Amino acid sequence: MKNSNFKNPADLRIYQIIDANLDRAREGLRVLEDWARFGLGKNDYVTKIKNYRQILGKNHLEIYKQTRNHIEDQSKGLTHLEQFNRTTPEQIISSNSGRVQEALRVVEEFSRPYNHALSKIASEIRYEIYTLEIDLLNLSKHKQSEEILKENDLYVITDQKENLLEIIEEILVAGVKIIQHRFKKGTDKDHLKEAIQIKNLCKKYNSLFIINDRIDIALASNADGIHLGKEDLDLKTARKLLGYSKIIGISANNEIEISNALKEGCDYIGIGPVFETATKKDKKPLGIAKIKTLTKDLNIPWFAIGGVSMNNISYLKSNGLKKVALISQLMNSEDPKEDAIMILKELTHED
Ligand code: TZP
Ligand code: MG
Repeated sequence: MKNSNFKNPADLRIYQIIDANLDRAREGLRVLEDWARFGLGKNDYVTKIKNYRQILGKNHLEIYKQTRNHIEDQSKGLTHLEQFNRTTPEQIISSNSGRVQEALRVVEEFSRPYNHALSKIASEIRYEIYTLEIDLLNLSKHKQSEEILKENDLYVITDQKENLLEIIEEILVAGVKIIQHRFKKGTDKDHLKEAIQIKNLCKKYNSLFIINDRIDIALASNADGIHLGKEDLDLKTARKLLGYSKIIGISANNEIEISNALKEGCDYIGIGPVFETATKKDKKPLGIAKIKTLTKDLNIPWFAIGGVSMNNISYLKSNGLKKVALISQLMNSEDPKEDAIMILKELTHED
């Protein structure tokens, strides 16, 4: 295409800007689409992003493409050091969402006098990408937590102890990847303070941090999730308050509770007591046979709880109860690190 084809020589430069930025936006969208597809397995998001790409593709007119390389681009191939610091999927999502947003803003501004329809489309899709970015980040965070729950068989719940932080650090050093903060007596201020301290420890060891009962404390401490029992807020309300990035676990002890929890999108289930336990004296044990029946079709992670100890883990395992949650065995241990190592070994060891 020649400069002379344009009423105004500036048009050529502007078409080149539109061309480069439509390319940028489409490339960035493809990165997000592939993460939604292969990273998250979220077909609804794949369809949505593909649709944006197709709309932009249709509006990427030949006249814009023909300006490509017409004017030498002095900045071609320039990279920025920041590009090499993108290592996690979250960083890739953020930087590519930003790239799409910026590119669409440029298209919107420069196409306005030439192609009003394109300018409007660019503006509309740009707004959609702000929400899409947050959704993809939340879904990625959720997926990461789901994987920790799936891959780890030991779930440790805290008790109120003078030296709780030391106990927790030892357990984390031993390799425990799921910790629930259970705080039944004390002020909200102390509850939150301790939650934040444990959250920081869990973060240091890449472990999942879950709050028992209290959605407000989970939000304020930026926990990875919440565990709810029968007396707590229901799952639907919890999901509304917490959003999609957080894990929600439920204590469910019969068919109806399990099926309701599944319907409402619960991420894991705690089921028990398996055995009698001093920690919940008032609760009648369900026993192994009942738990086996209740869980036979469960396809989300579930943890057997109540009276689980070093002495019965291999028995539980041989009966198909392969994931366990426990309090007193580690909270009252003389050597929490050594005991956690032994329990982890017992749980992971192939029979
Ligand atoms: N839910 C059912 S049993 C139980 C809870 C919270 C207590 C488990 O404690 P322990 O000390 O591991 O038996
Ligand atoms: Mg509770």
